[in-house]
Amino acid sequence: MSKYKHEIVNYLYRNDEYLSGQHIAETLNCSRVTVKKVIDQLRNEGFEIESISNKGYKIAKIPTTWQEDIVNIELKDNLLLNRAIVQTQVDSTQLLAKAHVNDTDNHFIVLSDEQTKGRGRFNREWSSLKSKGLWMSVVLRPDISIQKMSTFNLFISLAIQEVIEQHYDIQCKIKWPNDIYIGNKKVCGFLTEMIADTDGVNAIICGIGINLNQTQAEFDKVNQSRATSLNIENGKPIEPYQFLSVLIKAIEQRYNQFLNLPFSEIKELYKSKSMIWNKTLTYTEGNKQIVGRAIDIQDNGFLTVISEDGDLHQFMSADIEI
Ligand code: BTX
Repeated sequence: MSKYKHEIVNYLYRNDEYLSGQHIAETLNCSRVTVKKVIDQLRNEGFEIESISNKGYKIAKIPTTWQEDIVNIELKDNLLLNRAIVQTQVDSTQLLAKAHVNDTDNHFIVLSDEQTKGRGRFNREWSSLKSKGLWMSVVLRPDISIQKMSTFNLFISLAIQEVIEQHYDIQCKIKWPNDIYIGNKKVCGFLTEMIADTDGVNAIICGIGINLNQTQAEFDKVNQSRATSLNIENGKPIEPYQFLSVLIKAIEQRYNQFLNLPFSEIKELYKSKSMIWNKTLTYTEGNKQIVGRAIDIQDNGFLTVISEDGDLHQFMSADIEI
């Protein structure tokens, strides 16, 4: 691979106008032959690059697979998450993130086009078709107590919910504690794991799966009637880099709030974006299972549910059957 590939991709991606081979070669101090070779290589990798004689080259379309160079450009201005591990296929981004957690003290993300063993809570399967969704793990390094973690998911779910609603104009709701639904179909699930000791939290590893471009027929039989994608909902293909860019900004903003504000400050907003009110549902946590109605969220993130016999129950992260 040419050592100039990284620079040429960067230069073309940052410019909306046509750039001549001569100009690129002079700017990057390489030959025109090198520029041409890299352009050919990029085309082989799925980039659509227009070329017009006397004008030059311009990227018309980037591949739907993650390109490390472009991911890095999108993350460059983010103060929180500006490092990425990018793979074409992994078993699970969560596993890869955990394997790299001790490599650095910094925050980073892991992205993959495809997961062969994507997992949800309780080791349930998370369907992660190639280039159809955002399969990502976010590694964060807060200096906080373990107790404070009980509200982390609430802040992160708001970040995801508002990106879908505000940037894609799709009404969606949070299903406490870790899903986003459009109507009665799941579009996103996330799970939060942490590495902690008696001194507090060393790392948060938050795995986020968001269905971007599946058609309904592409979901497994079991998820056919219960899952949806943003593309299905708004009828337009979702550009993954743009989605990543706005999501990372929203996560940065809500993560800073999580560190600095009590949950009570955003509680009413969270409740208004939540879908579980006024419904009798089955709540399961460990060995405990009750049928009841959620009536409130405590300042520590616990959900208060009133069971059919009138008793009050507190849940930290129950599984809820919709
Ligand atoms: P969850 O346990 O709440 O949801 C898992 C359930 O969701 C499955 O049992 C299935 O019914 C349904 N499901 C599976 N795949 C999909 C899908 N693509 N869309 C909608 N519904 C689905 C939620 O767990 C947490 C999922 C986190 C996934 C991310 S992806 C990046 C990271 N890596 C990894 O292995 N997991 C996380």
